[in-house]
Amino acid sequence: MNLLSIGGSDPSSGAGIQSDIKTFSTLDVHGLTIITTITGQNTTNFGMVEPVSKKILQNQWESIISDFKIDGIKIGMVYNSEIIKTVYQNLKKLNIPIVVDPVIKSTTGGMLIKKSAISDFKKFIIPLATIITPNRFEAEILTKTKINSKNTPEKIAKMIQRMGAKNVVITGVEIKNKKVSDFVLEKNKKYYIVDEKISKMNRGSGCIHSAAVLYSIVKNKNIKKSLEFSKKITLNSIKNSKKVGKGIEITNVDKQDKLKIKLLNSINELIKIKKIYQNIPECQTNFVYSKQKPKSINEILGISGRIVKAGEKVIMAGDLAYGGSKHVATALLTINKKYSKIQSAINLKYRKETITKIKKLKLTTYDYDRNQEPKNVKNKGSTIEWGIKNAIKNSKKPPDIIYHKGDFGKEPMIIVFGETPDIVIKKILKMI
Ligand code: PXL
Repeated sequence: MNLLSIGGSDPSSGAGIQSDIKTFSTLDVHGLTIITTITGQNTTNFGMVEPVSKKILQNQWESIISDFKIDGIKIGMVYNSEIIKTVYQNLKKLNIPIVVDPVIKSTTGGMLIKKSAISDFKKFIIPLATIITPNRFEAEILTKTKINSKNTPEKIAKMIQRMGAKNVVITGVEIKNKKVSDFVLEKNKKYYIVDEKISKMNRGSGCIHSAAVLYSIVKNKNIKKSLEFSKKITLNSIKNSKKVGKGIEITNVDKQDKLKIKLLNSINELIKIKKIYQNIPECQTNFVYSKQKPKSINEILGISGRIVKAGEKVIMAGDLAYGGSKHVATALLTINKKYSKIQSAINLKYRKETITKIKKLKLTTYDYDRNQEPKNVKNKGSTIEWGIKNAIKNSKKPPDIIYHKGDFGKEPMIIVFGETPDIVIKKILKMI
């Protein structure tokens, strides 16, 4: 996936283009950039602003568009009317998701748009928005209206929608009882997204939010799900902010989130595989991804529910959680002790045709016989650990697959292993 960020350069990498590259990279997508303005700033001061010329702005666009398929665009800092109009001319005929982050002022007090350009921003940029993500302050400036009990968030969001944005989210519109709420207005739907309030001064959370919104809208097309995902990522990035300079802390997408994002991406891939429901066993499926060298299943990410069949559809029931899987996580833990590079696994239905295909593909396959399980193992309930140990006892290579044919009352099973969830998916695509 290629995502383009159009915005300003922040040399301290707290916000703007540099922050978006960091976010896209953590989300595992390729980030393209068009710099509209160069700023001089750090974590304490906002210095100069120098918009780029129309010529180099246009040349950046042509360089990108002639080479890449662009899956989505985020518009951040567009400083003056010339930049606004040039961006509009290039984007007006595109039919891809565009997230507009209407940045007006930096946390350190610098103006990110000329006052005289705000009316052109409304006229040209807002109508490009699949979704616009103002915070409370920005929503008030754009509508020239204070949010209060008479001018409700809904009224203000409707005013912004009338300017041409398809969907509107006003972030941080209400803070009370240690909760922060975002108000969302879709075409025919309105709702709040509520999550915990983290009281910590930071830079960059708005940029992370809008970059994550773009990513998730391109990925799953659903506005509400995308906003919930982005809010979580943003909150975690605030919790994970670091004092890298002398002033305000800079937000960072959390590394733990990186495991979650990768696993979630692969679960989405899995769900989309044609006829995958035929490979979900009666006891359902779990898909796990481990930290390096896990000491216990509590360091292995799994699904707290499972991946379940619903007719011919497959859905994820529950959330990702460390310790969320027992069975598949124990299998992975056992493998990882011998082959530490293997950090992901999934269980699938045992099907004869799958085994035939696996053998033809020359995947490294081991099996074990549950009939041979010693009684004390059966009683202790540590059968999977015994089985996996048994299967790899004399192995020289890490397994792609381990299977067993079941036992009385026990369902046969295939487990696919790999270094990462996307490698596991690649193996599944070959073998089913
Ligand atoms: O956070 C908004 C933002 C966007 N773009 C640039 C910025 C800032 C805030 O400082 O500097 C370039």
